[in-house]
Amino acid sequence: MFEASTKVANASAVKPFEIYPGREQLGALGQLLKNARQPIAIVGGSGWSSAAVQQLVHFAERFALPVAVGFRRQMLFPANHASFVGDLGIGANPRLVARIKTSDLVLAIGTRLSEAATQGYTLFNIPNPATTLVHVHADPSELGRVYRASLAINATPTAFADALKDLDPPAELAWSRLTQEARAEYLVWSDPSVITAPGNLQVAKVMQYLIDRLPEDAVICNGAGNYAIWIHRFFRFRQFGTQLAPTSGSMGYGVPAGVAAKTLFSDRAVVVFAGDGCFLMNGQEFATAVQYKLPIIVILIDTACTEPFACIRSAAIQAVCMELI
Ligand SMILES: Cc1ncc(C[n+]2csc(CCOP(=O)(O)OP(=O)(O)O)c2C)c(N)n1
Repeated sequence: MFEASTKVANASAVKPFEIYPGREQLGALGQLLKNARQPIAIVGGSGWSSAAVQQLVHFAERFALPVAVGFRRQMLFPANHASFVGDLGIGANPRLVARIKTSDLVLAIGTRLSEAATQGYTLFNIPNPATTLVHVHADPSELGRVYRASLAINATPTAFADALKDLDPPAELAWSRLTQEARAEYLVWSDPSVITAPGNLQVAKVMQYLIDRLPEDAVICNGAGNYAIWIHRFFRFRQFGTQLAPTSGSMGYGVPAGVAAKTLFSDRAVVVFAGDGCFLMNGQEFATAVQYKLPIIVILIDTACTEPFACIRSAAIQAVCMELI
């Protein structure tokens, strides 16, 4: 069977389909928002698009809604927007976590609300959250699986984001001051000058350096490891399609992700972060980058190293990049 050949017609491509929320469900969501005092949205999962993120941004603006993102889903809301209040998962802002715990309405869009996005299942009571939970997901089997949502909506993120335009905000947005507070807390948390790490190299400041110089559409890739927390906390993802990172938490993801990104988007800057452990797992893909002349930039962070500047040991890699560029 392995060696036998046959002739078959090409199968037609699978077209993504949309699942729109029902009118009644949208009406119920509108009512819940009307009665809310301290709502917050959490966005995550896959199946988003640039247009859907724009629609979500527009919705958040009209409702002055604070928006948090799930683990490594930071490209789902622009970090420089007044509604963005931070990310969940490893190294989340404790103040954001506390805010979600005391919110009276959580609008979870596209996220499964699995272990990482719920801080190890500590955000909400199981199975009945104390807060009013609206859970929107494309897979009906995710709805009610762990949490009994007050309102469960089976919809794809793109269709749901589109449908949000039909909701009108209440005349008074009782929570807008809280949104500003949550935003201020995010800005303090993500300010590289608020912490000093051991050693001379401040990786938080490296993030600031990159934010200041990289174009907004630069693709940032990483694998799993403590070094990734610097990206989560200090990098500002500003556009959809700029983050390639393993939501499953698997190591070694960054370099091959970077090679793939640069293959598809040769005109965009691609920066890969890897720990020394991560890089060893799939560093051989660097040979692919060289073979196909894909000038990715790899920043290798060895967290065990305390020598000044020796933490980034990518001199050889940088030399190859320079040659390619
Ligand atoms: C494929 C895989 N194997 C093992 C792990 C468990 N794990 C998570 S982080 C980590 C160490 C990562 O080391 P490094 O890349 O050097 O980053 P650091 O934590 O030192 O910053 C390990 C072994 C994993 N997440 N994925």
